[in-house]
Amino acid sequence: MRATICLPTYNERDNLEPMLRALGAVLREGDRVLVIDDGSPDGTGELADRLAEERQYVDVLHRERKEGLGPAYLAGFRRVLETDAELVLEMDCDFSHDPADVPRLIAAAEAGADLVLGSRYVRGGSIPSWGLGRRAVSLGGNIYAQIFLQSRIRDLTGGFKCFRRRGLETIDLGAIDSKGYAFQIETTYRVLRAGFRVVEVPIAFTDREVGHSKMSRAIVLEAAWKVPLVRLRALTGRL
Ligand SMILES: Nc1nc2c(ncn2[C@@H]2O[C@H](COP(=O)(O)OP(=O)(O)OP(=O)(O)O)[C@@H](O)[C@H]2O)c(=O)[nH]1
Ligand SMILES: [Mg+2]
Repeated sequence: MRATICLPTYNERDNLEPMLRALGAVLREGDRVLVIDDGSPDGTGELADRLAEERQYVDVLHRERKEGLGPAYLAGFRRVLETDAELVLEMDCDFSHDPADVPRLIAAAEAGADLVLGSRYVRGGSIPSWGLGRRAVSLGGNIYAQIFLQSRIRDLTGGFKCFRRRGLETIDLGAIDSKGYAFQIETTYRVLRAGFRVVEVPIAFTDREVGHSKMSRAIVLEAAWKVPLVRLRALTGRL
């Protein structure tokens, strides 16, 4: 199955080239990477164009403004669904997600899962570098979402995922307006509700060493109010 990795970037100048090189080492014939850059002021977009010329498996989607991860991914998904790719992956460009784990996610999709989640909260998963505070926020957020959505998925907020095309084609991408963690929760929940098979594979999540996090209070707050709203929409048949 051909796979395309969607790689959103905002000011990832120093991470992009090592990331594309590392992905090039694990991708198979026909697999591709789509860099989705939101007009990064640090020149990541121009660098991506240059690297795409050097590396045949790389494409670039330029968007004018930073609107958050959700809209960037949606634009990427739409672009990939126009190609013959069967698998559509999501992954951060800051090495929090290990490129060496990509083949395991792909293998789980090829073995029958419609959505594979790289999961920090199943047996074998870990976040070695996080302190107590960050752990509590993440774990608390996941338990909150699990309870509201009545879901047994352990890692609903992670952003290392592999969709089979049919999952993305079935859910209503146009109805998704979440931007941050809520986007990850909502896409997974929609795929689950549509009756598809979701599988978690353990990953070790490491903190970025280069560049700056775009995590914000607003992103956490969005997830807090969006989760009940998503559940309400599901209960009233509007999801
Ligand atoms: N295109 C695009 N990419 C973004 C945007 N916000 C974040 N990204 C990228 O999305 C990935 C994840 O962003 P991070 O800044 O690492 O945020 P995070 O992973 O939620 O937070 P940390 O755990 O603190 O790293 C990185 O590759 C970012 O460059 C955005 O608005 N547009
Ligand atoms: Mg990150």
